[in-house]
Amino acid sequence: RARALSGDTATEITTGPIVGSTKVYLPVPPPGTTPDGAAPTVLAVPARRIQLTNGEHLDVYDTSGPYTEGTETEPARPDVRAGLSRLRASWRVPDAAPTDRGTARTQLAWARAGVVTDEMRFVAAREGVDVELVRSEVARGRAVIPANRNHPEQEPMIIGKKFAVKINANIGNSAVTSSIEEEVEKMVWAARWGADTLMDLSTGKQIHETREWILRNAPIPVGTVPIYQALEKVKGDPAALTWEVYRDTVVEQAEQGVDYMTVHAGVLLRYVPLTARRVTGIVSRGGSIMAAWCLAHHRESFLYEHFEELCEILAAYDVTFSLGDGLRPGSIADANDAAQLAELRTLGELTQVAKSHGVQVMIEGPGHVPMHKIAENVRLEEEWCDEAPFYTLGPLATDIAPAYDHITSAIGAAMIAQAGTAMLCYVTPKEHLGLPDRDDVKVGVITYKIAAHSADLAKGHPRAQERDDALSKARFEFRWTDQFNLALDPDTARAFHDETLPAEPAKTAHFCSMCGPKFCSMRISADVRAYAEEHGLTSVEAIEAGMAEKSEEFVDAGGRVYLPVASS
Ligand code: IRN
Ligand code: FE2
Repeated sequence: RARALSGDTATEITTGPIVGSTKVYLPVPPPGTTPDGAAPTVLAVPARRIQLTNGEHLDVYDTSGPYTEGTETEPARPDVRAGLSRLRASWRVPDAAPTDRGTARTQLAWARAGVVTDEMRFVAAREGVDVELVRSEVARGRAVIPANRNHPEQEPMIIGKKFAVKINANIGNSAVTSSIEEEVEKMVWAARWGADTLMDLSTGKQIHETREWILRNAPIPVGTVPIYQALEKVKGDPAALTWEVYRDTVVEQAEQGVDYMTVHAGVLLRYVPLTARRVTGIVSRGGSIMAAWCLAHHRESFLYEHFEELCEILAAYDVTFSLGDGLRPGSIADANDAAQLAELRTLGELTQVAKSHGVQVMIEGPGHVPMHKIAENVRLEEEWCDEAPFYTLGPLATDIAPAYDHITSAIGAAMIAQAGTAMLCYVTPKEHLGLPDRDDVKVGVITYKIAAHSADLAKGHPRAQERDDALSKARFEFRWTDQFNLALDPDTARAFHDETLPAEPAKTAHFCSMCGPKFCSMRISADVRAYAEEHGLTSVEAIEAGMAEKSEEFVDAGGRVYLPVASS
């Protein structure tokens, strides 16, 4: 495989550590034995070490790849032309394991055969869980490790309800704007702020080349929607699509190393009329392309009819299916309607087929759903799709706030994640309005980290609260720098603080400009504690004693509420 990428790299790639942090690699304990008795692969998982001013540190899950190595003055300088080093190239590839249809070399087939792969060891250490939990969740199809064998550059991760909730960032040029270099930078940028996976939704020119650049430089799994490129190949006319064009596109992308693919195979001919009376019809790009094809030929979807062949291709590379929600609701009015649920049932049927071939599966979900209809989506998905990991787009909890749809959707995303969704597809402030730029990507990622982490807390994920506790302590102790550095977005937190109190002493001051020194509840409460310690009291007693003292002071001062203005 040729490694040198052609093209211009005019755009600067963002490198160097996030402020206050250093990149570390933590050793993974080797297993006692390996299947063939050979020496186990030496593994180390990436983490971000946040250094605190009190001498402590906190290691957090890190998706940013080698780009955040180095120091602020001497940042890492990866050569994007050469691509990242091929981390997984030396990992062991176990023998093919049995499936219902033969054998396969996939994480699912291995997990079912009881084989623990290096990828499983890696993700278990990364999540801080037992490797047996990873293997058993993958085996029952409740978790996936999207890792195409042709994408050795990626650091494996796991998507499943028993693990930390993950977030996906979408990037992609359209015919209208953006260049290859910008797309690579967007990928690096999204990973820097915490995107667990990335989908390249490029359409328009140079699709193959753009994807090659992204894949060779991506430390995170990359997904695509192959029907987009297939449509380019037939010059944008859905009726001209054929199974052959589509199949060749899937092979082309699987060869490149795409880790998971959105396939809208649940959009059946007979479901299309169910969308006729919807407020917003079919809003999925892939869904509308397939619906147009079905209607034009008055035939069943070629994705559905050739699904078994598709499984064979994906199994050969261990590409994970992301069964697309081509009939997802695009408005509050259409949520949980007949079209959406009919498709979901079909996705359940296809899940069984894929798994019988040893292919890993996740299920895509809505869209736009009001809060009271969210839990039902998870319940039905788990029931009908055999608990395959649910991967949802938001959902937006209301339609009335274009320009703020990262927020309308994060409300739904937090709820659906708490209910059991394994991965959230981010939404940026530009949703419904335009192509997101770099700033939008960051806002989208941070917003979704908030939703995902809130759900982790609510679900009692073992490591989630560590960071909240560390940040709360820093806040209470007025360690401002630590509070900034523990934040999801240290730069913005610091900038907001410095807007009003830029001076260095303010970084240790026992107040900020919101309440000022006299009204800071944290300071007053710290004073109460100090008083208690000094006088050997509990906090309640201290408050009472302090009150009595204050009351005496008040009486001594004359007992007047309004004191005469002191004259000079
Ligand atoms: C996620 C859940 N439901 C949809 N998605 C994402 O939307 C999917 O992963 C892909 O990134 C994009 C596909 O959009 P269309 O083609 O369904 O509109
Ligand atoms: Fe929408």
